Amino acid sequence: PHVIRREDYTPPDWQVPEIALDFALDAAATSVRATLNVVRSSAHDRPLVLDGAGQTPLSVKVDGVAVNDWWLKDGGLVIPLRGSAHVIETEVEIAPERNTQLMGLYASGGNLCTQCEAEGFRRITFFPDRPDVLSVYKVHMVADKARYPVLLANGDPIAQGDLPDGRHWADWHDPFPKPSYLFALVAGDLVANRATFTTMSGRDVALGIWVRAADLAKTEHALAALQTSMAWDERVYGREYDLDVFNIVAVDDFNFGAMENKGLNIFNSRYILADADTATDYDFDAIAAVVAHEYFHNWSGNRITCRDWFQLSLKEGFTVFRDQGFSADQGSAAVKRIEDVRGLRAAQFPEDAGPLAHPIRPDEYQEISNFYTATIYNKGAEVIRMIATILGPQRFRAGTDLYFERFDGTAATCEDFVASMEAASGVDLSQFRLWYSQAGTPRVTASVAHDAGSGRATLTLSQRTPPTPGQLDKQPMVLPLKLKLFGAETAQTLAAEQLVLLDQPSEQIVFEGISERPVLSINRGFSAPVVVETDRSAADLAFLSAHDDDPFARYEAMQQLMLDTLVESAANGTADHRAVIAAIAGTLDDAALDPAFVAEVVLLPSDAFIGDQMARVDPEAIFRAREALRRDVGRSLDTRWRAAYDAAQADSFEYSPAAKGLRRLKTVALGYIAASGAADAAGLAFGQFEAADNMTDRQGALATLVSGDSPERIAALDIFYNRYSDNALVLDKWFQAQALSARDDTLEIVAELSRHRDFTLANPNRARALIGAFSVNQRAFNAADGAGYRFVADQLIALDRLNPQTAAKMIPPLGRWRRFDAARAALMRGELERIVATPGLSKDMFEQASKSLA
Ligand code: DPP
Ligand code: ZN
Repeated sequence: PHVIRREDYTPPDWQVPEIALDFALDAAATSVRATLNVVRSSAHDRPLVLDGAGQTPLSVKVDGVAVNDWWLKDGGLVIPLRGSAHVIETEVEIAPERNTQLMGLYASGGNLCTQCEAEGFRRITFFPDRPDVLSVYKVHMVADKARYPVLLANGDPIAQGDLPDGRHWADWHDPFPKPSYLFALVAGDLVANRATFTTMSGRDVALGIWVRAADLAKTEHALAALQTSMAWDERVYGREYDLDVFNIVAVDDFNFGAMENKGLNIFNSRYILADADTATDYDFDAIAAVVAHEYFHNWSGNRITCRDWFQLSLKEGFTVFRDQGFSADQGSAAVKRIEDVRGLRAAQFPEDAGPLAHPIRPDEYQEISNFYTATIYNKGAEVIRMIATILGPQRFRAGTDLYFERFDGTAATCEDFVASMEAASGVDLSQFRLWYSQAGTPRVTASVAHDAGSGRATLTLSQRTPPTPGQLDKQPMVLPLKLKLFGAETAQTLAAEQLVLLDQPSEQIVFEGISERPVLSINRGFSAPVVVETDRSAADLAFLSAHDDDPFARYEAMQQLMLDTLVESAANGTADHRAVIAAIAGTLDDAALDPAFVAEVVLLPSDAFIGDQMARVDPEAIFRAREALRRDVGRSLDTRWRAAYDAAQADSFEYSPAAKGLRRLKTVALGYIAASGAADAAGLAFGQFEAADNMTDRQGALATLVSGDSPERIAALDIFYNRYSDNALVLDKWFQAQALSARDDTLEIVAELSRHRDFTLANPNRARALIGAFSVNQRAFNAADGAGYRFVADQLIALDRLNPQTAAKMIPPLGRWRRFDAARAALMRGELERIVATPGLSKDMFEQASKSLA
């Protein structure tokens, strides 16, 4: 395999300050003529090499003259040139409707659209398709006017007109030099929900969210989120929008969630379309977060882009950090932090502990598409958050201001960002830089010794980062740990919150005047993305779950209490549930708490997260332990769950933080009532399902029913299917709910669903809803006979022939074989080996599967 290494970076041989693109758009055959002004970057004699993939040029001209002195190499076009500046013209023909990879120019729902990040532009035309070549783009599009009445591209619209043959044309111009991965065009039958945003300097920006006419009513939430995020970025980061238009287009077939193309974001429709009937609260929140994320990229990504793809976290980690801050400001910051940490632990911690572990700034890759990972995005965001914590808000803002000022208009590196932070703050981040180069999740141990006589408490902290592939020895990292001591008897603060920067393998901190036994609250707010091991007893954890004044620490104490109980139960077949039950009761009884927060705190950790705590994952034992605890909590607190359920009823749907919190608690309570085995549970769930005036309640009820065996389960699935059979995004929920079911026959149901007439691997959302969801259903996927592994491998091999990028993203569950018993490990390895041996396998799949075997 061809490995690309960060240390091999060299600046581009040729720059392309300007490009003009001329498209004759047609789904079957689109002609693309490109005119590139190329400039030799230095005194070298190397030819011009333009990346390409799959095309052969129909013509090549140099300075207006057709030439034959060119050749193709690795799909790219090589042209020897004599001078220091030339005009290159090429013409190719491409077939959007045959593009199943959804990279480059493709057809979706009868419209044409593009996706170029990371290396899709080379599938449209020959070009130096790397992020450090920045060009000003002029785009001319011609298309059939009836089929494609709307023609959009980056930047500002310049002119448009009709042709005598039923076609029409449009010209767009983007004045901001940009890399090719930010190029976009859309041709389609679309309508816009429009608004105007007035920027901080008083400029009017025309906003448009473009969708099929039937979906127009579902764009209000996204449009409002766009306006809110534009104002937020001005207020919080001082960033103003820079073009006269900002368009977003929603398409159904999309590999990513969305794409930040300059002035023309293209979105997976699941992150745009919402109304109460079809979208859950989770969907509403995700839409606002992704709209904000892509908008924020206009500065952190577009105005300042990446020098090379090893720097991907420069834009993604920072932009996730920015969107997390935005979302935290829209509702409960505490709940948002809990959700983000839960997501990090579900996706990133396993990645960091497995065969695909990589630093947030990787050193090598075979296929860059495989590096759009939870590590680059979510751990990357945590690294920025730690810098913000260490610097404090004023110095952090000074650092981002300096970064934007220094590197505007350039392709920058992670190092540029860190150096800006140092320069603006005076804080030395030398050792902190290890976060960019070392993979793996650091583990911290903390214990407090108290001497009552002297009133002295000694906190001993130590850290260790486990080995990861290619990195056996790790240096100690800088870990910003917020901590505090409470009195076990009085619940008073014994030592106020302080930020400790643990940068040694081990350190002691002494507290004087500690008059009673202290209870340690550590990693408050999840100030460092680490695993903390303490010797705190169940009683201390219960105490913190009731008294800690940091909401995250309070949640964390409850999680740890639950985990300790569940791990013991999974290992021994039984455990004492009383401490967990009492702590949940105390939380439910605390009237001062926000229901949204309560709902998060009383949820048991997932099967997968329990497994992550164990030396060997035993999926059946974990499932039994968790079900037993759920049943016990459900039964013991039946009255409280019913009271919480009844208190959470609302007259009509409202999308507000308070109403969302009540809906969340309602469905969590319903889940416990069902887990208790109560005779009326299915009826209660079905009643919620039928009476619901919103998708959150309906899906919550459905999710409860699909794990059971009641007649209401079949009825609800049928009603849901019939009601939404023409809504792809809601049908995804129908597939997904069944793939996540706790039933014993889930694999049979999922295999049957894979032959359903509404199932297709061609649509990434649908493939992820069934195959992706099933493969994270720990018990069903890890069935002892290996049938789950075989089913997923079959599906991924089939998907790889259509869409390698989406297929390869679903390899990691098979790569977790080291965490399981020898029999399961052998079965998983067998499937990975079968994948690697598949003729015609993509390099995306090859890299993921072969690294997973190593
Ligand atoms: N479109 C993806 C994102 O915004 C990749 N840049 O994260
Ligand atoms: Zn992004």
